[in-house]
Amino acid sequence: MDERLWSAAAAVLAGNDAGGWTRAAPRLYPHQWSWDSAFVAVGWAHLSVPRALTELRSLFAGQWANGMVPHIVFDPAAAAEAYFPDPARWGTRVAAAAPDRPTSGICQPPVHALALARIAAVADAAGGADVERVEAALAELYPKVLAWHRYLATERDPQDSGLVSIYHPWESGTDNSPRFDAALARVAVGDLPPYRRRDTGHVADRAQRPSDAEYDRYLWLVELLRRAGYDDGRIAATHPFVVKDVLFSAILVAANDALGRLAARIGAPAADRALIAGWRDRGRAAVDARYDPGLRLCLDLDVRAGSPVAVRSVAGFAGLVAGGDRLPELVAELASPRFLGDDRLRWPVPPSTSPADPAFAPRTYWRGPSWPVISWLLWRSLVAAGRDGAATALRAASLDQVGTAGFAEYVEPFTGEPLGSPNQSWTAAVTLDWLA
Ligand code: 9YW
Repeated sequence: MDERLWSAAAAVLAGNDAGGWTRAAPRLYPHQWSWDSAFVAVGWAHLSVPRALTELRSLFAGQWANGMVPHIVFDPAAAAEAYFPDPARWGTRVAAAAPDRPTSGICQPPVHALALARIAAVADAAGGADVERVEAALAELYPKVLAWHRYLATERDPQDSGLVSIYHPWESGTDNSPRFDAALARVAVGDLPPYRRRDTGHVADRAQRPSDAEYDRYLWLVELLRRAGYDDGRIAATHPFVVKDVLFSAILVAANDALGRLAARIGAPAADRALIAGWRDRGRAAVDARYDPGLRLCLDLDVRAGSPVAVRSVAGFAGLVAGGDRLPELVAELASPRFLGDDRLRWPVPPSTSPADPAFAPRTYWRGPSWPVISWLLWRSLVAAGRDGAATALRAASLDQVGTAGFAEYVEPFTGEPLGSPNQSWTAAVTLDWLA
């Protein structure tokens, strides 16, 4: 165990701890982000199981009445100019389902059940009072997570396809991935109220962030969602950006698998357990069906265009995350020169977009840099699939990367230069889980 790396990672979480919830990053992201907080809870589990459970409790305190877990739960004490779009811009008061506290009006991938299962495993291994704390937390959180998954399986999948619809690239968690270029390009920006970006003030080079043209479209989509009252029925019918996101859908499959095991543990009704298993199996088959034998990856479906999104990105490994029948092909593709086998890589960790994709840009956010949190997701999926050799190698390379680049938000895949925010919470959290 690398004690130095462990203490440094623990110090990042402690430094970003706002008391019951964790800032995603010290300055760039001074609020609680949904999927960040799930990864962060996994990290906290190794330092304090109660603190890990509190992280999830505080996030779910912002859950909407329709089950949606918003992608940001705002810190009311933070200065209004700390982050944009701010609560006023989201204007979630127009939504019947929104809670009193300020949140955004969209969601992010449902990593939360995976986090709960990981916290429970850590507590079980330690034994003692933490096990009782987990039992108590499950009694409280299980119904909330179930409502969250139900929202995704119904409101976000009116077609019963097993695939989740997203209405904004931000919902994917991989904001400016080239996966969304074509769908976003078709969005015609209307009478967008003026705004000032805040994110670009925190990085040395604006080119590392999404472009202004992309940002206008992001804000216009927010405007349309607000004008639709954040009503899923209206949005599904009218919104110009609707994508069946394979990675989001695959994470839901893995999360349903975890939730099913938690449901069994707490003796949840058989009907719940059958429902969760049904969502899992339907989702897994649907993700498998998105496999493209030409690219050897799973592809998103652009619903408005009615066509698959032929981009080589990490999202293509959705079938690995969901644990379906395409595992052998996807594990082979991951090792190929288009991903980990590209010998220009500083470390064999997955670049967010393949260097073989025409849109690859090694310094630009989700268009090329590697994101340790994504490496963790694929590592965990390899472990779950029993691919121990590949999993061990990915963990070792990832630890090498964080040991050198630090807890950066994202990393230039060829040079290893840390980019984006330093001391990013989820990077520190997954490091703790790798080291534990
Ligand atoms: C933003 C907080 C978030 C992550 C997203 C990532 C980025 C920018 O940072 O989003 O302003 O929300 O793309 O996945 O949750 O770390």
